[in-house]
Amino acid sequence: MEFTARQHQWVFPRPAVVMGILNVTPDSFSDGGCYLDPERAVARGEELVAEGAEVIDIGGESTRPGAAPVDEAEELRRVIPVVRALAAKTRALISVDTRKAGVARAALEAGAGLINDIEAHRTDPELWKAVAAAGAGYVLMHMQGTPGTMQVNPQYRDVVGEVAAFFEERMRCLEHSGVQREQVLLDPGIGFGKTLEHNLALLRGLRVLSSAGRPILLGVSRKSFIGRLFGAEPDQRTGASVACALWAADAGVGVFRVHDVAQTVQALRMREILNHQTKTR
Ligand code: HH2
Repeated sequence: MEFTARQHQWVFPRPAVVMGILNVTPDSFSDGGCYLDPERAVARGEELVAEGAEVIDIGGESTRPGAAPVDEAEELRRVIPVVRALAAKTRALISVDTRKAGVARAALEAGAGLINDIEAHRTDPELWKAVAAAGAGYVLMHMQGTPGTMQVNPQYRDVVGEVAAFFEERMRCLEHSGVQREQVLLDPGIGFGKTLEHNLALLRGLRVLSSAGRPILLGVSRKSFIGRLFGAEPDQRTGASVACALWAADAGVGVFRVHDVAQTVQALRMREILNHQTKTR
């Protein structure tokens, strides 16, 4: 199964891809306030690549439940200098976590190759056009509701079936807008309009989603459902986050969006060695 994002091409099955998280925000739930200074953000991006990240996901607007929306000018100011610098300095695929077509377009001009759209473009048809024109990659993520209200009372009859149906419907719309299947990664959106039980059901049902013919990207890293299970603060959730990554790799997930890059890469490579998927020398 092929995935293309501008000059980047992956053919699955292949060693798991790790996407390092770089939030240039004051309020992200785990790294908020750490990388608002562009120089520190670029240094952190280079560190993520040195730790084994093949993708860096740069976000200028927190999407944690109840986060304040950010206007376009401010999001551009936070994100674009970091995209431009990292695109020039590293060979990693640069991803931008945005819901705004204007930010996506500017990021693609500055050297980004992947647009990570947590809203699956429900509000702004221009975003898909920008992705299609650039031949960029696109993360199609499932969310029920909006970040402001999504955790109020999420409801599903069959969360795995409903997420799978959403992917099918959105893939058809994407193809109408000129985005090819090969450009798309699917993401069940752990924590986006889901209770603890919904998140666990999705993790248990990953095999169903990964049989839909597109690579799956999973973002579980340090999320609050792990805090609810173990009572741990975000920086104390690495063990469960890595366990979920290994579980998901067994279910066919190919791309992992994580804060703890070094630990996740090491765990995934160890699993691949044991499965004879990676040579030891
Ligand atoms: N999770 C977050 C943000 N963006 N994108 C995708 N595709 N999948 C995810 O699971 C996902 C995402 C939330 O995590 P984080 O960026 O660490 O926090 P915040 O939204 O507070 O910036």
